Amino acid sequence: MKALVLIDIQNDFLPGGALAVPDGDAIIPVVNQIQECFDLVVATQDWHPQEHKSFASSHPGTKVFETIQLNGLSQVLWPDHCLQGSYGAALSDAVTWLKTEAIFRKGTDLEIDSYSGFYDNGHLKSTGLGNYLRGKGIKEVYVAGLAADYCVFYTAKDALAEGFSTILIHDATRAISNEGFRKAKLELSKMGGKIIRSDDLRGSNT
Ligand code: VGL
Ligand code: ZN
Repeated sequence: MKALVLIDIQNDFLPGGALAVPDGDAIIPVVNQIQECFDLVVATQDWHPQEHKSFASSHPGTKVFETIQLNGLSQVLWPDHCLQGSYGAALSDAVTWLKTEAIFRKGTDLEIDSYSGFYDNGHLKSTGLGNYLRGKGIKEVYVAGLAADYCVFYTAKDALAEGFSTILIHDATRAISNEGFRKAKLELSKMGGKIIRSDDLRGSNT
């Protein structure tokens, strides 16, 4: 059984958003087209309270995109984004969400960021996604969405660690930094992850 995990396809990560991923909207037609190839579609949604500790604005004297130490973890400081209930946090209207059976929200704890759809960055708490997928009989996890070098990468890494066959769909993601994405792909490959194009899914449905 194959699941597609659609990661953080939210207004703030799309052109015009607070933390827009370059060319992020290019994934939308791909994401809409590939859904029929899967037994299950789930989504994640970055969902931060105001004054979240991943925001530069919560640390006076710092700048956006600077890295600090936060409770023993290295933390990139982001512009304020995906505020709970805001337009920026909403899932994009351009995506078909009809097939999405569950949405896992993350980044809700003020004190710790959460890139992966499975765990926060300190691996302290689970979102429940792993058990949910296991409960549905899923063995293969396909990842797509935004951003390739952050939430998609960390979700794929945790999917591998949780024992799922893990496949990243290259043209269904875009990165904040292409250099960061290059390293992420190498790391995923070394861990046993696969990287495919959406075309490779053709003929594999049913
Ligand atoms: C993300 C940075 C901060 C992502 C979320 O979805 O990749 N990146 N919060
Ligand atoms: Zn975030």
